[in-house]
Amino acid sequence: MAVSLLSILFLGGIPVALSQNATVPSTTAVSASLTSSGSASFVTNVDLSVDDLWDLYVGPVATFSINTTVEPTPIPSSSLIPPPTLYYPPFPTGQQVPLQSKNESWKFPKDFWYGVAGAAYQIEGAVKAEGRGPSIWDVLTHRVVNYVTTNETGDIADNNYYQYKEDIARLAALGIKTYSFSLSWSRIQPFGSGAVNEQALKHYDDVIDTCLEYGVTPQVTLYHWDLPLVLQNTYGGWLGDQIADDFAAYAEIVFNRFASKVHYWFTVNEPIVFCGFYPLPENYFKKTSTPPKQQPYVCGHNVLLAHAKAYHIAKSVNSSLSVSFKTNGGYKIQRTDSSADAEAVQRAWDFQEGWFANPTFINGDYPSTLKTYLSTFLPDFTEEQKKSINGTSDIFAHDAYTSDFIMAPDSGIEACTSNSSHSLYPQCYNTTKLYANNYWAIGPAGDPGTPWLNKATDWVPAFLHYMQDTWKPKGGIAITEFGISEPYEALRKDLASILIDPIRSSYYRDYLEAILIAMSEGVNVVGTLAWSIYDNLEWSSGYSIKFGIQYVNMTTQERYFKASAFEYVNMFNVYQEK
Ligand code: GBH
Repeated sequence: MAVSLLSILFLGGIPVALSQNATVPSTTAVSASLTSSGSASFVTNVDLSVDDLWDLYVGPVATFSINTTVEPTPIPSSSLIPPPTLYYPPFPTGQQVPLQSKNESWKFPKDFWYGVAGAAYQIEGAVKAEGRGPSIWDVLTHRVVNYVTTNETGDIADNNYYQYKEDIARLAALGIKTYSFSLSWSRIQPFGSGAVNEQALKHYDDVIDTCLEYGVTPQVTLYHWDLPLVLQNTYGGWLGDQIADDFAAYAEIVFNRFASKVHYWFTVNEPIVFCGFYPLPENYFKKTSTPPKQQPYVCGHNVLLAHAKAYHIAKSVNSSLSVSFKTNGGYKIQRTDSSADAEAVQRAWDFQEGWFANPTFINGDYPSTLKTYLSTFLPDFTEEQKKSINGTSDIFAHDAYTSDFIMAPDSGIEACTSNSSHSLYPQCYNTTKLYANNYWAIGPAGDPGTPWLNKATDWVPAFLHYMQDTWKPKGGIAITEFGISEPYEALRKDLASILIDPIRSSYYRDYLEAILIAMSEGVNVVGTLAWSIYDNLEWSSGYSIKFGIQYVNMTTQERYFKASAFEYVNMFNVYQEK
């Protein structure tokens, strides 16, 4: 016993005492390896309660003064007055009332859904409340030095776990009709598998019921990156085959509980990103023997299998549910008309959208360029697996923030694909935000902390056409996240200057106009979700990067609408059929 505990303490970094007061469904056996060199010659199992897990792997967490569910505070009517306009709209002759100009050939149909999105670890806070078990993100934020550049955590975040009633009431007051949020897997299953925490299910019951009470349609994502820690430390999380069954079991609990109240479901959020977290930082999690470059793709393989299982479970619970995975990427613009750049563009589609969209929408299998690489270390999907994966996304749910110019590597594509130590291997394409003149950027930049993100709304219609023509989603396309980090927003110190966010406002206006253009040309777009409901924990950037259409005072947890919130809603007031 003493030996195994010591090894766990090593993994966690800081020596802490074991807590005996388990308040949770049961304990779990966690294996720990004695050696740090990777050879697990000494392995043991110890029974740990949820509190033990926190003490050993995470340590103390911060809490906020509001720590029970609160009724919504009344929304001041002054905060619902639209901001002064950013543009100089036309005035009808002889009048002082600005004219809301409108293109009469555009419209959002009546059933088009628009809303906002958030994710559990980024907004909930209350990380130890009511039996939640730790996730890998509790370890990444608390223990891994400099993983979060600001050394901040999600311990309190937006305190949404206790203030969700107010959050939902505010959306309703603004006229927002859809709220998309994710569930914390380790609240529902503190160990990731086995024991189910009824308090967590009750909590989400009430979040959903509150939405319905306010006329806001809830949409639910099962997994937005906060993997239960125990699954990572037992079998390597998404690197282990067992994850598919554990994810399916979790999905079944959730569907059985909530399917009668929630129609739109997303299984996983952006596997390109969370598979890209692998390899996780060394010494904080169970070691794995999978070579680092292969890890994201082993993860991706298991994601497809897990997603497919969850999809079929959902359909067996209620065949009319809309179930999809959420992926990310962006429009890929061929930088020059060279054939090498054309090939690079195809590789970029294959290694991003195609990685998950080809298997689920086209044929149950990877794009050929990707497969050439994967078949060197992954088993091919069996015919049965292909059959179960194909057709498992009802809509193309895409988080489409921006676009990139794509070009071949300087060395050429062949020199990269044939050399596994090439810096761009295995993708073997290059990207830039600069036009081929090397002078102008693709569009206005977001915050310097998000160099991947410029406003590039000109390319949205082409992108939507490409998605529809390539993957032909039966249920249409939804932009399930879009938004921009207002430049230098964290440096603004007075509330009034924070609340007017012109880059973000113009981003939403132009993006929605671009969608209207594509729709008028025949693309079936069914919904949009602005990212994000409010400023939140921007993962490894902490709270220094803001994506919210609401500002949150992190000291008081008061919320304020920004100008972009009005711009977003106004586009639907103007263009949606009544
Ligand atoms: C979304 O991903 C996430 O779903 C959401 O949780 C997050 O808050 C939001 O973005 C805003 O960032 O640093 O050059 O390696 C969007 C897709 C993919 C964009 C990973 C940033 C990292 C690029 N993200 N990418 S880089």
